[in-house]
Amino acid sequence: MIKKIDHIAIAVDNLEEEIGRYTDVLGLEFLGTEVVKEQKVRTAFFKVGDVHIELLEPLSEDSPISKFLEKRGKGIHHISYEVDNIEHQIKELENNGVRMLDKEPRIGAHNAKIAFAHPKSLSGVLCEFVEKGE
Ligand code: CMX
Repeated sequence: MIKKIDHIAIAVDNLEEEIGRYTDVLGLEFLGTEVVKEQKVRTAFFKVGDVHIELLEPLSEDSPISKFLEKRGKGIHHISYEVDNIEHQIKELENNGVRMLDKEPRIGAHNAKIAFAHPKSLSGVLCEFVEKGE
């Protein structure tokens, strides 16, 4: 079951510059940065009520974020939905015809279990499903 929106992720090419923009211009509360090697990204999180904004900077040229920036430039990359049981959610989405990029959960930022669905399956929007860790 989907519980809420966990975060909205934005692809950027220069994390330090963008952190300044989100704190100084928008005045958002900065929660810190994290390298997620498995996803080949460096992230920065900000708090907006009980939703987070996640900035994503590619760690390497073969990062999915590098390809996104090349094709589309900076902008909204994905929406992340928090779910209560990721394995169950993956099965349910597949049963409903959604093409899952991850058939098994992977480890994302904050050690959470995550799975992505292809944007072509969900209105052109890349969607992440996340089950929070302890
Ligand atoms: N949002 C919407 N559409 C997207 C997209 C995105 N973020 N990324 C790619 N697309 C579209 C492309 O525009 C393209 O559409 P067209 O066929 O109409 O041109 C199509 O999807 C295929 O894209 P592509 O550029 O050929 O790229 P790939 O197929 O190689 O990869 C995707 C796309 C989504 C499968 C891949 O990026 C992926 O597996 N993403 C999931 C993992 C990820 O993004 N990790 C980083 C986040 C880490 C984190 O939050 O911790």
